[in-house]
Amino acid sequence: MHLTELQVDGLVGPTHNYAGLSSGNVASTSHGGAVSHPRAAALQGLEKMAFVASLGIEQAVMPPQPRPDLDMLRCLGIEGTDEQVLQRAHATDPTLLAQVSSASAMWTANAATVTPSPDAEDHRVHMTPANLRCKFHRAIEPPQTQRTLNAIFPDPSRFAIHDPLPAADQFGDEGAANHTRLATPSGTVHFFVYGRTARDAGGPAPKRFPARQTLEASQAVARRHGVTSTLFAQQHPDVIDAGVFHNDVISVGTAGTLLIHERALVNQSAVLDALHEKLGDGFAALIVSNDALSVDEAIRTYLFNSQLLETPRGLELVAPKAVDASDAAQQVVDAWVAGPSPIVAAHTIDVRESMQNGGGPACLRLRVPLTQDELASVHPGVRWSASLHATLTRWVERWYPESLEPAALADPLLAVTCRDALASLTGELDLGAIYPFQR
Ligand code: SUG
Repeated sequence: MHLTELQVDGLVGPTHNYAGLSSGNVASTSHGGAVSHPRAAALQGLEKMAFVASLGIEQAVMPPQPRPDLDMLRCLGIEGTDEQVLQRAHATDPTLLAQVSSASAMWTANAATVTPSPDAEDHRVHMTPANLRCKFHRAIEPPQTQRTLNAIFPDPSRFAIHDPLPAADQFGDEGAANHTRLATPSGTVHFFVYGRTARDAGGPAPKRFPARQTLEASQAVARRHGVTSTLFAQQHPDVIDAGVFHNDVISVGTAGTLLIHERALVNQSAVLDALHEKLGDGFAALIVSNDALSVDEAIRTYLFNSQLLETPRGLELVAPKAVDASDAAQQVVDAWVAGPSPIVAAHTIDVRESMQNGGGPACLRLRVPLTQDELASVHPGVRWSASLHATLTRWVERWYPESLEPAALADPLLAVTCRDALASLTGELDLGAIYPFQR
């Protein structure tokens, strides 16, 4: 059955800032404390959506989450009026204030794991919002993610939006960033990559940085979605320790093509053989050697965090602009486009504000493969059009601060502005009352 892949991009929120919250994510820690530019960040995201749509791809937008999350501060015992809560949090625990202010829900590759209907036993589209339990600023995302997904995919006869997995160490889940659906005329495989096995304390595991995804989480997601064809593979602990905190920093795949660094996985050649076995000759792994592009340069350029899109012309790569500044990465891309691979074109795009927190083009989107009927049932207000682009550009220009210093997160006016901005956005997108403050 032919599926159309909808790209659901996270709209960068007005509190986008650099707080250095994600140890193991080199860009996040190295930019901690820097001044951010929320307006530019959101506009860069909108330009990416417009560009991807111009390639003939179905595009949609996912609204930001309410931040700063004052309810969470109150839940943690910081009380008073909104203004007092912000001031007290800032005075006693500025990191906590940054955590409840993060715009991290923009990286929708971590919003959920998606199974398209033909691959699920009950022939519905299944989605499990990721629990993101590894980092507190991200662990507060799933309840709103679930509400938002329900509003975007409102028909329960077609879409099963599950609860997140239990937020326990055993079930650390980071969503689609560690999952790739590969499909050829011979078969389909849901390829899940995990960082560690929670129950096997003696197995390979990183020493420096956390392995965010567990095998147990990936297996539970596959099981509850009724996925019929799976392959589970372990990310190499050395690359996690080098800063590959999600598999989508070192590999990307679409249809029968997998772009992957040679050091991405434990027992990589056996894993690739198993994929070949299941997918037949329509499958090709384009393996990038460490000589051609070191792991460090892959992380610096985020080459593998490109979007690999099936356009009417063939596969097209939408890579981050940082690739233009690296001879090695450029040579890899040139070889893909010039060689016998199905990749027919490569483009670079400027998402610098997001990149400085470790989020490239592929982090900013959730892929949702749909039948035509399912696509027609998606909430129309979030589907891309030139007029939605104009509306959202105006909306960002009206509400977003031009720049944001870490201390500005305590500004009560910012909190009020963010809330008013989101209330106005739900009107523009015709989404109804999706936020707790609207209920
Ligand atoms: O979870 N960065 C995000 C980046 C997520 C990228 N997503 C994928 N690779 N799919 C993270 O580490 C940084 C926030 C800060 O430091 O202010 C942050 O959360």
